Amino acid sequence: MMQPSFPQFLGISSVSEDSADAILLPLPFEETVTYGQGTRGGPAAILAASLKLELFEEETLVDFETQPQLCTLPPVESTPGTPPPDYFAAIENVLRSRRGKFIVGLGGEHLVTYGTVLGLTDRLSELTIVHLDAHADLIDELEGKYWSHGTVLRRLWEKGCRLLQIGIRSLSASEHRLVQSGPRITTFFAHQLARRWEELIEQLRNLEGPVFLTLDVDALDPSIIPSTGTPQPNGLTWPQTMEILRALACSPKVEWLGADVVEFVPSPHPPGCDLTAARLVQKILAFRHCGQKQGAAAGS
Ligand SMILES: [Mn+2]
Repeated sequence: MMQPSFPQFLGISSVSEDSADAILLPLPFEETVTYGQGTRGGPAAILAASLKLELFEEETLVDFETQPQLCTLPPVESTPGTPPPDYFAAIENVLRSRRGKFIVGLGGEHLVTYGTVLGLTDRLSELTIVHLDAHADLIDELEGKYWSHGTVLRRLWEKGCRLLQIGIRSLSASEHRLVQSGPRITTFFAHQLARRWEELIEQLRNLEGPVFLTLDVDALDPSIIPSTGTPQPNGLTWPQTMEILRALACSPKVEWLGADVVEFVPSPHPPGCDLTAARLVQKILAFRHCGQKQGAAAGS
């Protein structure tokens, strides 16, 4: 097969989409950032850094040399000034025909999640979005904008999705009121995580039905990933993040449709960050594969 001109995740020669266990979709979209810029370059940096990762993943014993088989699609491109709904339509156009495959979107600003979720499923009232983020992203309008990285989870919640938010530590009073009293929202604030950790893991294990994971890299502590548009202190540790991924992947009643990693801003300072972001994507794929094998073994 002729290899495409953009890098494939982990440098593995792409298999055909039909035989792929998971599909990666680069989403270099950045139109509504309010602080640090550069998320447009996130997907390319993650793909480039992934070429430096080991194919063997020591925590799950997954060896990407054999399985899961991956296919990295061409980026969904946009020109500056592209209206968000046009970009969502472009993402949906790519994903609708690929439903049933495990999809990992590589952002891009957080707004891309809207197009990815709508592309993946029509069952929005059954869907749980596991939302790892420093910010609640539940503002009705941010700086007068209906479509914004700060409103994206609000827009998805309005569509009927259930939200399980983890690591939140920056939100407005009105968002806080919504979190406290709104239906279909459960929020584990960063300052509560130590005290409520067992409860969180229990909730992840008890999830049912279709689930999408959206991982804003600013959910992690800025000591782990400083290169993001709007960093906030007191984020998730790496082991906490891995435990969340494992709990989700091994949750017996979950139909895990896909994930995305968003808001990564490539920066040469420090250079390790691109690798860290690529590692997050690899971990999602590894845990998901490992969880599927366990599920198959339990069911046999
Ligand atoms: Mn966000």
